[in-house]
Amino acid sequence: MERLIPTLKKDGVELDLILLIRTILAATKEIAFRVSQGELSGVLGSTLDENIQGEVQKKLDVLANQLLKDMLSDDDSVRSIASEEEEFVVPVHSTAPYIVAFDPLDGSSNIDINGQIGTIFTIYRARDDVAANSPEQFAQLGTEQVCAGYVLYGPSTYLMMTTGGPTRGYTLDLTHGGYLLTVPEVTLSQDSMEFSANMANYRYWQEGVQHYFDQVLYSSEDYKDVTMRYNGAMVGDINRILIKGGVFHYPSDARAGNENGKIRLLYEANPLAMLIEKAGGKATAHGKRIMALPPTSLHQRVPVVMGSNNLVDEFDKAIFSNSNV
Ligand code: AFP
Repeated sequence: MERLIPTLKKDGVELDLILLIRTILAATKEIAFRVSQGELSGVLGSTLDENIQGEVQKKLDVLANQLLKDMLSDDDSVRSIASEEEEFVVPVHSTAPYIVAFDPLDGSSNIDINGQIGTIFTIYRARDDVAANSPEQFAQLGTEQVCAGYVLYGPSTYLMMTTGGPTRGYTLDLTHGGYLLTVPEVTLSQDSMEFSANMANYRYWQEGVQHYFDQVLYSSEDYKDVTMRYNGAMVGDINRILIKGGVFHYPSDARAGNENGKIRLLYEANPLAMLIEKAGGKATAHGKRIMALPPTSLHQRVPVVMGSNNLVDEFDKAIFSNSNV
């Protein structure tokens, strides 16, 4: 099996970008180790602080954020950092070529139950027309991402990544400590009838979305093979969808703060959308391509539907032919 760096070289990825990816992955290996130690690592449970989203931070969230921040700050190719756990952009090296955004620990409600969690990351070229500490650095379309990926800390540690070519899957080989290419080209199945959504939010959804799910759940003819899986960590759901097909939904809803959904555009929706698209799928927000949405703020949220083309199209068609959304 091929190692990561030779694969990236063959893909024609620039050396400084390869080295930056290596830095991010070095941090993920450290996080993977702490995760695998579970309660023995002393990092389970909550801190008393809240992050910018108003969510209580888990100790592992804070640790993963600090590890990534420290290692990226030591990398000369990083101009700016944005993180789910940082209110503002962190300026690093003022003339460096790249900016990096990440969700250090996605799915933090799974931390204490030994469930799937992950790190999502994205890399863009730095902008020379704005300062390193400006949120404008990150106000770039998702189509400008030069690398997007996640590391899933599951039974094995699994890296899904694209540098603009195919989405590729790598497994962390604990015997030598490197990521090995295990799925050279991920291709999204278009045959699955599996969806992923927090159905407990049904009562808060707009009428059009409720109506669509009524069809999915009760129209026995059209959806006789439908099934549902929901992880509580989008990174786990998207990993399953990339491997088996299906669709992930997190619509906007009536709860305060969720008017535009829950998922963050910069460090969740855009990188996962790029992985899905490069595997042959689709990712939309209110019927529009996620990667073409102009960002309005650093921690912006977007409603999300992503996965197999037929299921995304079907949802968008059902919703946008309905005037209640
Ligand atoms: P956390 O990382 O704050 O736990 O949020 C995870 C997440 O953004 C995404 O990964 C999940 O799919 C989604 O939230 C789960 O949200 P609900 O608990 O509202 O279903």
